[in-house]
Amino acid sequence: LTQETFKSATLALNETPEFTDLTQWRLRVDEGAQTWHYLTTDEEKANWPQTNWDKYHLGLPVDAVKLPPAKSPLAAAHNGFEFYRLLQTEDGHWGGEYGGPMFLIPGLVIVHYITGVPVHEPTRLELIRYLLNRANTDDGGWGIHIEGISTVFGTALNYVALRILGLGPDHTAMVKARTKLHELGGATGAPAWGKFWLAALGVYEWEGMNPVPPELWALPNFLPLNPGNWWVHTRLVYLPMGYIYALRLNAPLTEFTKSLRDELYVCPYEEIDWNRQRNNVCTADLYTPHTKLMDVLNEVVTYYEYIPLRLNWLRQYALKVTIDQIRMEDENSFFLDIGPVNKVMNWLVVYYHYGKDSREFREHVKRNADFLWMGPEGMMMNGTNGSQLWDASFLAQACVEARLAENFSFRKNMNKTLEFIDISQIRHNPADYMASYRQITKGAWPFSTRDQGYTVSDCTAEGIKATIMLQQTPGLEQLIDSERLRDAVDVLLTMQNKDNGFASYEPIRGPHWLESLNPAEVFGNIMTEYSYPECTTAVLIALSTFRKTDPDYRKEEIEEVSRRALLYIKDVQNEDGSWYGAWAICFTYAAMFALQSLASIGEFYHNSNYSKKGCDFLISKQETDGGWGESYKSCEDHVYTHNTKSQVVQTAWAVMALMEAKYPDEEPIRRGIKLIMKRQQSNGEWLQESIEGVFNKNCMISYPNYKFSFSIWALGKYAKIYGDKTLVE
Ligand code: LAN
Repeated sequence: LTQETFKSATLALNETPEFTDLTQWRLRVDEGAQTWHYLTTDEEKANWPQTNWDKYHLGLPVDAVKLPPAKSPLAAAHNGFEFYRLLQTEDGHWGGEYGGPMFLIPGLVIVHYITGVPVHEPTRLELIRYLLNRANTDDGGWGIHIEGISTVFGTALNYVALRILGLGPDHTAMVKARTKLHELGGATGAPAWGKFWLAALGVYEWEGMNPVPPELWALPNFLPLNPGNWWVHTRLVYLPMGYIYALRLNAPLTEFTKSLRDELYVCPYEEIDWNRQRNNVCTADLYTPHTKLMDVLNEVVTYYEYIPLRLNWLRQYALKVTIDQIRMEDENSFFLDIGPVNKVMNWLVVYYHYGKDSREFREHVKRNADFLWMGPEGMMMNGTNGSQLWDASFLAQACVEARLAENFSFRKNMNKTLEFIDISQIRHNPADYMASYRQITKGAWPFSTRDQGYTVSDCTAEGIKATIMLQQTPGLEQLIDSERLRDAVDVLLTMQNKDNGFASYEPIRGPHWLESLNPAEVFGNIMTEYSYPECTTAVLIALSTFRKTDPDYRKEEIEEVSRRALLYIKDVQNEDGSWYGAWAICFTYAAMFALQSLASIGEFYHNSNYSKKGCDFLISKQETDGGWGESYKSCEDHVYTHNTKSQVVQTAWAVMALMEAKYPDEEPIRRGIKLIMKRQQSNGEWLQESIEGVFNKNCMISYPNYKFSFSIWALGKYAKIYGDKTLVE
């Protein structure tokens, strides 16, 4: 019945609907939480006028003025912030889309369909707009991320999403996408996460999916196969997935899903040999093929799944543990959960387990809005509930370095930024944090908001750095006392790995051989934590910044942790002098961090072979126009790959790296800085270029605020080292 009442799936529009009026959208912010609202009456609109940040994010003209042309780096930084401050929200942060991945909207829309919760009408229209705009122009399919080639994962799931949202099978975009999907072999070739969503919707059979046994959660903690030892994102996705899989829950068959069964495959649904599809993954999708070990385990567990002898009491117990873990995850994050994938899966579990009238269900529905972001191309789903703290702390440091923070005319903006950093610090450990396998959080900073509440090593580090730099700026408020900075340092000191580096959310728990059981096919390095040069550097610099303000606190430990962190940085330098960056593209990003690490102990170009090799690598990649431009292909292939055009953001990273390393020749640095200045618009802004970020090697993600924070930072650093001279006539 629920499915029958789901209106949009029965609309079957074969023409593109009329979209919403962009001037009616407003962004509401509340201690970092971002939600978009559509106003309909004139009265509402009059009471809540569109702000500059609304307009900017919607692609509407903002009330920015033409600024006097900047001739020197500090003048350019000033102009940049003169524009960028128009976008600072009233709670002190900078919003921004955090899109890129193309596998998020389908999960959300499928759960809307299964649970029968209609998608808010303006959102429905704008989701359609976004997906249509993001289809690849050549073949009408979708990739795993916005710049990627069409895959079954992207194409099958987004096709389904658009159909649920109301597009008919004869809409030209649907015909084109379906043709592409069939060319790729149809939806049977979807990777595991795609198979999961299709099966949950009832348009794919559970026998066609490799098992996701919830029993793993019942294993003793010391066994690597207990998900508590995995990377936190991975375990929290397999948690709800295990529940749905174990109970083989799928939506009842309707006319609509019957039709999807006809549309998605290249042969009649009834004729598909499901068991043979378990390991069928289209080559366009495949990034990490199964190992032999994974295949063998899948066979064994599949056999177990379908024998009558299966231990029912164990399954029941495992499901109880699963529900308990889901409850803790939901409650500890105010139903935001760690990320968008487990967020909507938990919502689905809550639907089946507690029902639609439960508080849990309602809370989940409410917090969906935090992941949706409205832009000129329509409504997207963000990779987290935003990048609030992360962006604010970079911007703060950039403004201090570029001497904007001390500028009286920006004082209000800077105090607001500090206030935001202040309220974003997590002040308590999660309830039951031991039972829910959580890292301590008291004193940590998260990536997005305090409510989401996950410690991230480098976010905590950037939080410390930004706080200290702002609070040392004359005239700014003092909001965060030394006790709270000590708490943050305490968190960091629990996080160093045996290989001396720092990972993302937790120290490495399970052994790296777990990677040979990576079931996801489309991502690399997802099973355990790993150390990263980026996270390690951020922690190292945060600790050294902290020591200058509070020299005696845990002095010996900090010294030892720092000494070891540097060993890690040196250890992971490649033969050619580069470092692989895991969280943004790619070697350029990592070089900025690694060279900063070396500089922090006085290792520079002239006295350190590590530093020299790192610089020489960067210099060898400079483009003829003076900039740097690296393609996301670097992340996939582990080989430096040039972009088609140099990029402002990567140019900023590269020149910052060279300046940190005291590269002896100013010329290449000056050319980079000039490129950043030349790309600046007359109102002070920089325009969006290629996608900046990455995760799990194969999925790209947008960091639109980087073009402001890192440009301003690089300009400021240049002026500090070489003087604020006239570079552009
Ligand atoms: C992020 C975003 C921020 C990023 C940095 C802080 C930049 C990094 O230095 C540490 C790792 C972290 C926190 C990170 C981890 C993985 C995330 C959460 C993401 C890249 C954003 C989206 C991604 C998440 C896993 C997406 C959902 C997909 C799954 C595979 C579950």
